Amino acid sequence: MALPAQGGVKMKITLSSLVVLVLLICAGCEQNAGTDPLQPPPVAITDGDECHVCGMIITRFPGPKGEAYVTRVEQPLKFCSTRDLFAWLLQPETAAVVEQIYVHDMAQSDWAHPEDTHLIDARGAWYVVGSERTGAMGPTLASFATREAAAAFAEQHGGRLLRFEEITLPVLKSLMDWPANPR
Ligand code: ZN
Ligand code: CU1
Repeated sequence: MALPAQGGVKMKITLSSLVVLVLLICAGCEQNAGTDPLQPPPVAITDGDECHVCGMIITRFPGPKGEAYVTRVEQPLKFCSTRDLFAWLLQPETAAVVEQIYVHDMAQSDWAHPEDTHLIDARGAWYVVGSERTGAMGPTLASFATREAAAAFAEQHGGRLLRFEEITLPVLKSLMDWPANPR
């Protein structure tokens, strides 16, 4: 009977070490959320930068912009609008190469001249789709860091709240058809 007891103690130690290890790893994740030194940071969109999708000079137009890093390319691709960013993101070949993605936090940025430094992780952002406010390519997706800010914007300008994963090709298509087919 002594042996199984010893085995039990051993198992307990191993399990608690595992729990400690997992906790340590999670604490590390928490600390690095948003400011992961391994992730390339957002860069300013400057005069002359062209949209990767439509070629427009990005700073000449209002509304939230985006940028995305792809594998083995030092500088991010830049987009005139969240609409064009998602048009690119939702192409089947993009998933294999896309890394970090950033969009403007419109709670901090001026709609007419989005402030370049207020770029947030696109995957964690909240989006308002179908509002009255337009961006570089017309109807667009207003991006926000918090649900509260997105809800306040939708209250004022209309539209519905979506998370990153909920923005699909049909959602984007409904935007592009607007206002021909308003919801
Ligand atoms: Zn564009
Ligand atoms: Cu454009």
